[in-house]
Amino acid sequence: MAAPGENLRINGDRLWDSLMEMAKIGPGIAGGNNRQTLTDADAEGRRLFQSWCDAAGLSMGVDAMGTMFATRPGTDPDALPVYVGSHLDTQPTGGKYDGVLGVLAGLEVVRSMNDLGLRTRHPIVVTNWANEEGARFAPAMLASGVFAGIHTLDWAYGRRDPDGKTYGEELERIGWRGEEEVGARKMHAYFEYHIEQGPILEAENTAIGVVTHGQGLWWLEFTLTGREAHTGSTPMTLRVNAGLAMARILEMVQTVAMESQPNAVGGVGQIFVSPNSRNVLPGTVVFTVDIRSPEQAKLDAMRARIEREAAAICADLGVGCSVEPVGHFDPVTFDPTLVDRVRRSAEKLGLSHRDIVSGAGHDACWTARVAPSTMIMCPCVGGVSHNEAEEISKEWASAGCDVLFHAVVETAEIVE
Ligand code: HGY
Ligand code: MN
Ligand code: MN
Repeated sequence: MAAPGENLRINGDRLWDSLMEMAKIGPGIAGGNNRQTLTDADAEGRRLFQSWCDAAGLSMGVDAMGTMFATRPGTDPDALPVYVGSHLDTQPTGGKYDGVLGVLAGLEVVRSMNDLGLRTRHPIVVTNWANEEGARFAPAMLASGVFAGIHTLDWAYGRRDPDGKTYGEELERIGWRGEEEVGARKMHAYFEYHIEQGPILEAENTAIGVVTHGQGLWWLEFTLTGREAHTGSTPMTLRVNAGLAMARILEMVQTVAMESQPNAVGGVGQIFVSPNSRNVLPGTVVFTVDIRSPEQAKLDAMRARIEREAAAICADLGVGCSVEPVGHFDPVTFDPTLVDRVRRSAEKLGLSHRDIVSGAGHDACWTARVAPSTMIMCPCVGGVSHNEAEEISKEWASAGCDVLFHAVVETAEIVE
């Protein structure tokens, strides 16, 4: 006789259909998505998610950062809820699964519980965190950071996108500024299911990543000040070339990351050059260095070395240099009890699994500050993510969602 919940399986077709339906909103130009936070496409995706939650009998709450919380009641009104979710916002050239899989898998768990008539002592809350990506409004994980008390609401509302629009204005414009106080909700536990965004699980033909830790991150925004000058008539010896300084700093970041191996990464994804004219040496260059490591001491040493060497490079070229941290979180250790529950769920389901450290940041990295939290990962094709070519299989998606189902229901305690 199977123990209660022993044979729980989600409906993989329904999960996949929901993923494909959501992927139609904010389409990219190469098969992925551009559903950036607080855009009209984000608002449309929110409405679709809301309609699915309504159909599943969930009650929706929205907090002042725009995070959505869809609740399935438990039998014990005093029991803190088990939260399960991720994010629906995407990168400008994002994939169909980064974040979306975790939100819709949480919804699928609830849909499957409804199909089976399962009752649990703790309520279950499916969550769509606002602005996880930080692509439009830095930093990443902004809403979960306010929820965890890392940022103030006012500071978050004042974050500006490259067009100068503020988070608060845009949240109001799309009509998703909720009334709930951010962080007032208390969690019994938080689960986040996410694609690996790296090559390990696929290369090892392993179905489930049991995420034990998340690496830490610094986003260092450099502003270099040169002298705008004619690229043709200005002698090389008279140039104050901010572009050259940037190039040397980017090369130096690569060197620092390679010399900090193993378990260290560094690179630059966003660069602004002004006036960005072919025949004008740049007056101002602004770029953000993204460095990460699971080891605190290594992460901090990389930051110190990069800032020191960047200052020397700029001094040598007579270029002004200022740096501002615009994103940061320390390496995260997820809750061992929940991690073990995920591992046992994979074993119960007969799925191959391995412990893994998350290379990317996730909202779970902030919820871990305020509640027992952990993550589950599935493989992605070639480890490719933050790229419209991001791809997973329906089998991978379903297997991880089955593990999520078991871990969430066990944590929420089935009531016979
Ligand atoms: O930057 C990250 O790691 C996440 O994708 N926001
Ligand atoms: Mn993500
Ligand atoms: Mn992402």
